[in-house]
Amino acid sequence: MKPKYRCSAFALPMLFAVMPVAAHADNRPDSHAPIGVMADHTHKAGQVMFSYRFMHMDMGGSRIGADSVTSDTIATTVPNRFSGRPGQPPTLRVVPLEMRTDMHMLGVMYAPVDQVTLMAMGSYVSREMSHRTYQGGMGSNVLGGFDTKTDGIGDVSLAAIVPLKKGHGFELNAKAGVSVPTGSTTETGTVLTPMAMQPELRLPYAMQNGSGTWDVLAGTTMMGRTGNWGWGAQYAATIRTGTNDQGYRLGDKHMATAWISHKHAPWISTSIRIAGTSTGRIGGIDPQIVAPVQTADPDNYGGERIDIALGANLIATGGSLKGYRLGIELGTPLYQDLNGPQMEGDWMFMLGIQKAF
Ligand SMILES: [Cu+2]
Repeated sequence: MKPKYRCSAFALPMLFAVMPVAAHADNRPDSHAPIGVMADHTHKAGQVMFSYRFMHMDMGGSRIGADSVTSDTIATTVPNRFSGRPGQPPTLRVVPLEMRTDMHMLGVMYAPVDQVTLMAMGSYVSREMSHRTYQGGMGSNVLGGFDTKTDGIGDVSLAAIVPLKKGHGFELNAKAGVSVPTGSTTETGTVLTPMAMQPELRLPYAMQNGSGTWDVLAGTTMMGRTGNWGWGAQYAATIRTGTNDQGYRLGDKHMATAWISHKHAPWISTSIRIAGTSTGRIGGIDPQIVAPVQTADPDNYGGERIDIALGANLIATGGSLKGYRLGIELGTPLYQDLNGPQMEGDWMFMLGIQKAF
């Protein structure tokens, strides 16, 4: 009898160590979408999840449609929509060269019942844009350069996700929510004009922290798993309502993405993801944003792009960090057709930590 006893004394703790991973799909690295996908999953009644995400995005150079365009070409050939007003040259004379965006996002999810998961997300955004200013009204003589910076809280999103079908490694859900205009739309900065003056002006739309409008958020996500393979797809829309206090509304945004993932070990899965995004032009205009620069023209916003992203999801399956998730994703555009001239995306990085209780 003794050997048998010894055996079960070993087997029992081993069973406990393995069971949670095998029995609860929540503890798989691939039971969450790649970290760049928001609001992908629901929770069981009573569960709370906290998340922190950091995103870095780099943009550089400009496009008109799908074609790259040089700074000199923009400064000598693209008409300035404000031409004719005092001090406004006939063509654009300030060209943005690079833009960096850093965003910190804090999120909480809570399921009061199995049928509804509530989520809230807030952000803090820093933006930095470098520019080249061409001298005077024409020609390609460069006067100098300048940087503008803004930072502050962004818009807050509140949403409910409803699981439509769930079980056996499959989930289909629908999301409905609202984006609350908590981010500023009146950020200013010091610029260098073609006439060598350095006034402080309201900065263009791309540098503002929020949309200024209440936006409707809608989406649906489908995720499934077969053995060590996982897949998923999401459609998400941001629909602007009304016009903000500054007299404009950002373009509506429609995003569709699909991914496949592979689980290499109980604690790690990797993924490849494609995302297509269509964004509308800005409607209306902020009368305080007037400058011979492409970003000051509401028509130079929106367009279509396709991005590819490689990612990894990790989950601690034991120790003091058990249940903590870490997700990283690195993305770059494959295709961009932009209402331009408009700055093009170069690459983006996202890192996120999630923990459910
Ligand atoms: Cu969650």
